[in-house]
Amino acid sequence: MTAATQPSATSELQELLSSSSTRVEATIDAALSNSTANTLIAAMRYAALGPGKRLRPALVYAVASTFAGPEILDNCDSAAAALECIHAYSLIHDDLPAMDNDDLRRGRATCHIQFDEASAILAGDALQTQAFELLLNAPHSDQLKLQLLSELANASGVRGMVAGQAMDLAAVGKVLDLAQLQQMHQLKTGALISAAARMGALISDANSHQRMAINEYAKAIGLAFQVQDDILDVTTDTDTLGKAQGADAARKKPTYISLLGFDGAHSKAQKLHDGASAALSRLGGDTRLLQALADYIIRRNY
Ligand code: GRG
Repeated sequence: MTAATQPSATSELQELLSSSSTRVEATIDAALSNSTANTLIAAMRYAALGPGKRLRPALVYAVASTFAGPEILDNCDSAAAALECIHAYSLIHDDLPAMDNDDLRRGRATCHIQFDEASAILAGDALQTQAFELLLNAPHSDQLKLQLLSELANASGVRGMVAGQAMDLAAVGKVLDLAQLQQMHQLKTGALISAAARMGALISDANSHQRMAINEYAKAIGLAFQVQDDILDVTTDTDTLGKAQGADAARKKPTYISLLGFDGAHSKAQKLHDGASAALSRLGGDTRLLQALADYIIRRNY
């Protein structure tokens, strides 16, 4: 039994997910309430404050508190909210007719259905710049701000998530090999998840040994998250998922299931999870929360 399967780790994880949501929603709410209420703000709030898991913020808080204790949490709010704004923007744009053309996300109408296409595009654009504004206004030294801005920009743009999304769109109807599929997901989903962990490590002033182990941990859970996403797309119903079941297959997208089969995808997720645990064991100290997060990523059902 890993430490995380013990009841105390499970309740710590639940507490982390819940307090991350509360903190990040309060930060985004404050950032988006200071302007004249209009359709743009309403669409941004709809997407960024909708019912998501807040996994990326949770990772920032978990990594930082692992290294610096609970008193560091206040220092993480801007980075956590910035990551959630980038994530929300990516989901809005991913759902647009020109991309995946989805009308259901998080159990509700997607942003362009709830509002209109132009408002959704602009809400995504503005959430992206809002993320950088949050970091610019964060209560950190200029040096730390630059490091955090650089992490976020690298992970989000042409060397990260957007590059992965372009590969994803180009891959529709094609056969990718495992290395190509992995590269696409490392960019599309993994880069932002890794950035969350790396930003938590920067805020808590982790040393280079700790940062290396966290990078390895984050890379493994980022990919495990995507493998589990592919599994859930096949195994979980639309109501539980909050988005259309079977969407990947319907769009002829290559997935870990299409490449490795169901059992192969499961064992891939397990291997990645074990790699994350191995990285944590090199860290020493109390890593139960990070372990619990890795467990959650491959056990989640939505
Ligand atoms: C449009 C530039 C651009 C990028 C889009 C992240 C992404 C790239 C697309 C999302 C498509 C998708 C469903 C990818 C699978 C993994 C993933 C990111 C799932 C959604 O993340 P969760 O499960 O979402 O953390 P919640 O709703 O919980 O916040």
